[in-house]
Amino acid sequence: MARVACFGEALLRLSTPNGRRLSGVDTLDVVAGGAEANVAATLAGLGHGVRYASCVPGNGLGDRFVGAMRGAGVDVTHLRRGAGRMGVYYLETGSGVRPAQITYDRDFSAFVQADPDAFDWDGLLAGADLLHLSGIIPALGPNGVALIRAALAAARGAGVPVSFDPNYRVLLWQAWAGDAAAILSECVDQADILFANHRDLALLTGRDLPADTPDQRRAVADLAFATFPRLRWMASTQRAMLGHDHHRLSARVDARDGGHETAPVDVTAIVDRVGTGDAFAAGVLHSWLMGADVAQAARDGLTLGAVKHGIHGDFCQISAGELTNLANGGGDIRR
Ligand code: KDG
Repeated sequence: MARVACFGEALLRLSTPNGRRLSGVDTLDVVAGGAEANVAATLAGLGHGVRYASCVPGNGLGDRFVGAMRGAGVDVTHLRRGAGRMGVYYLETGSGVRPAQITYDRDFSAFVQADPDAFDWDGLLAGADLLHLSGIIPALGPNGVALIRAALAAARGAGVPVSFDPNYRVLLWQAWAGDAAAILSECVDQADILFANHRDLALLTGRDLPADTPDQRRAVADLAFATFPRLRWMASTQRAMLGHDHHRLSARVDARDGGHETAPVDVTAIVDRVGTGDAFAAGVLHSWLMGADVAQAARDGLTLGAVKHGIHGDFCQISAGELTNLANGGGDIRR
């Protein structure tokens, strides 16, 4: 198995029980989250050696997050404690046709106030096969931009490939009028693997990009490869919402010399959609790290993304054996 480094903002998620409104609940469920933490947890579950770096406060909330990462099998040696608060987000779970709603409460988090020079980049990246980052880091504000620039420079210096998910969160960018297109492009320019669909590419290139057919989706990938010469793989999912509890998903992974798009799978009885993109990313990265081809990567990504829909919380953990079993159609109860 491979060695992976992940870096990003640590979060706790507080969610209402089944479809209840925030305004009317007495108890909230607590889980750990944050895009890069979710990817770290899934890759650790698959058996990879994963180091995760972030910064959390030295109080019980920070302890709650660190404990969750340890429990997921992630190496937290580089998870620092620092001044500032624990980033939190609230999830008002959906109810039938009423969609779930997220409210952020993450200003002045310990992560967003962290000094980029305080991280031991050499230690984090020593022997790593990959560094995973997301566009949520620069979306947090000017110091988030400084943090991701430091991470990218360290990866470049250490010769470690980078995977990047823009994770475009419009509210975060708007809060400080950050130039998302320019800053995300700067990050993608240094990435080897990109998780992005036609909407992300439209933001990065300023072009209107149709993506209704596999050929059009391949054209989007070709545009990405032409715009960002370092890129080796680009991965995306397609989602059709057939009902509030019935989605049809497929996945696509492109390399410069060709791509693969899976057949669609139906996901029903959806428990929790948050983190499905991170589970998908981890599945694709698992294949990359194992030296598999784009077809396997699309299947592994799709399987993990689909599985996550049925798991409560931000993390999606299954073993590599379970992933293989699911990919081979083994879905029956094991006794
Ligand atoms: O991808 C899911 C994560 O991003 C989640 O854990 C936290 O929504 C979140 C955010 O914006 O950071």
